[in-house]
Amino acid sequence: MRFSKPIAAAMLVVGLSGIAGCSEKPLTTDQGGDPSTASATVVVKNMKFTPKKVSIKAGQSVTWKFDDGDIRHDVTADDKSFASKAAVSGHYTHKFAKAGTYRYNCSIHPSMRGAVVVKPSG
Ligand SMILES: [Cu+2]
Repeated sequence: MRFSKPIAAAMLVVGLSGIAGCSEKPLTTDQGGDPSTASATVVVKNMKFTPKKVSIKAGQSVTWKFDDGDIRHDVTADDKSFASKAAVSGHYTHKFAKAGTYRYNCSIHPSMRGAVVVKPSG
């Protein structure tokens, strides 16, 4: 049993690094776009989108900021024309090229709803 202690210690180290190695990918996702140029920002917090409705012009973009503790949310267009990944932090930016009203929800919590009103540019 004299030699078992170092082996056990080595196994412990391997075991711990193994656990660290298989940790999930962080849910922080900066999903493209430049939030500093977004024309509107929607905060995803307290199980809702705030403000619920934003207005922009065609060609402008909206950034959603995920900030609801451990609760994962996403941004999914009702017509699936755009969708973010689920995230607990970070941001998602989407550019709207065409005028129209885009309703969206969180696919994880479908009662969370919002809308982007895109007016014609110029
Ligand atoms: Cu959600």
